[in-house]
Amino acid sequence: MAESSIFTRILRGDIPAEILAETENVFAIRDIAPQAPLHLLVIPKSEEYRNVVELAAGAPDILAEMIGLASSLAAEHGEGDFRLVFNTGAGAGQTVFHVHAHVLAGGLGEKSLG
Ligand code: DGP
Repeated sequence: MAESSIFTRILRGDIPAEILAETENVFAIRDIAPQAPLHLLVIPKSEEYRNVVELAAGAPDILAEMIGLASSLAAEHGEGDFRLVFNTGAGAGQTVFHVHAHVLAGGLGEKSLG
C-alpha cells in the first residue's frame, strides 16, 4: 500500500503542525515555506484526489467546502482579499499529490498575475 501523504500524516498528528481550522471534510494549516504574509493550505481530509481536476470531477462539494474555508480564513487572518492557487502537476510546481489549495494574502496587489 502506498505511503500516506505528508498532509495525512499531519492530520493524524504524526508530524507536528497547528490545525488552524477543521470541518468534517477539510482542514487548514500554515505553509511551512510562506510565499506571502499569509500563506495557508486548505486540504481535504481524504487523500483520494491527487489534484484539483480529479477533485472537481469526483467531489465538487468538497472543492466548494475548501473555497468556503479559504474565504473565511482569509477574512479571519488577513484583509479578506486572497489568491487561491492549485498547482496541478509536477511541471506546475506540485510536490504533494494530495490535492490542496494555497491561500495567499497580504501585499499581493503589486504582484498581480494579470
Ligand atoms: P505544492 O508545491 O503545491 O505541492 O505545495 C506543497 C506545499 O506543502 C509547499 O508549499 C510546502 C508545504 N509543505 C510541505 N511539507 C510540509 C510540512 O511538513 N508542513 C507544512 N506546514 N507544510 C508543508
